[in-house]
Amino acid sequence: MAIAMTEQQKDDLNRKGFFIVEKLLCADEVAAVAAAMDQVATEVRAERGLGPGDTVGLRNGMIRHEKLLDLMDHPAILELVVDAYGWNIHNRDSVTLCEPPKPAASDPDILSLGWHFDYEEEFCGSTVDGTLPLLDFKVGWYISDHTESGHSTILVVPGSYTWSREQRATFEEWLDPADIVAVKVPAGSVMLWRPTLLHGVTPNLSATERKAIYVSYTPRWVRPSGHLDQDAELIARSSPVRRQLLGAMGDLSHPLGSDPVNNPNSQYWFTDDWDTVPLKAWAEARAGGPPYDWGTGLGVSHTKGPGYAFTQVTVPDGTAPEGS
Ligand SMILES: O=C(O)CCC(=O)C(=O)O
Repeated sequence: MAIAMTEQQKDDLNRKGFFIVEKLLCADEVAAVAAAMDQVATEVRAERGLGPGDTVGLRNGMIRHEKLLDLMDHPAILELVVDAYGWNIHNRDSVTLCEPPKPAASDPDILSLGWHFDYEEEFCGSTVDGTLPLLDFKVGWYISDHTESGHSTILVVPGSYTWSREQRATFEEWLDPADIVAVKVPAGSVMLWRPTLLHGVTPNLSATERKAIYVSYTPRWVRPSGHLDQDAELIARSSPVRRQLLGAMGDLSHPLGSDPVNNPNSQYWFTDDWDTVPLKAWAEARAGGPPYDWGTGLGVSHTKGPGYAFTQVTVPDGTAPEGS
């Protein structure tokens, strides 16, 4: 069973590549997250010698404030992330974005980041049957009101995560602008999405600062990108599930296993003990019993999981067993 994902959300994720939960945060929660973002942006502007009108985009920014870190394992979202992507995951990165309004004369059609598919270049062309693999799953938290006229918003092209190499290379010649969706959502809304969707971001031509946070999840065997190791003190004071998401073992054991010197065995690849991956028990308790239905996003390989053993132990001799 899925924990929380509805059939409609599953269908949207697999057909369009995204779904939106509007107003997941109430007004008080939005205000608290916005205040935390203001605090972090003020610190970063001071550290970088920036003015109040300069944009802040900070990788791994969520660890700077508990209210931002709380978004990473917000139960209502983590349930959906596990339904989409499984429990054998940790945080790859987060980006805290505070973008003040641009000068009124700015060109509304210039997308500063440009249209892109995340990590198309970084993974040097690794594909699955020509499409980009789901090596990352993203949650966008929209903290300012993205329905405001002229507000910066992300634009996505539904279904584009299934495009072939040729389609990805040529879309500028044939993409119908009517197929582009602007994610204009009220404050406190969330988008769960495949970052291999074609996307871009409009400039902020509204009267208010744009505030958004992206939190990315990736399989535990993929290295993070916004940090290498998180702060040991932060990990020590975190819950077991949060420790896992921060890249540590839930019980603080060694990531190379019980004998790191004589028998080093990355626990991110093959774990000796699934209790060190506490999101597994967390998810199972919430799903209310097997059969479990994690990894419902197409392209997620189902983990063979605890107890899996290879059953083919003889050299095939080319004769099929009776009845096969
Ligand atoms: O600012 C945004 O909404 C999207 C940023 C972006 O392009 C990305 O996360 O890859």
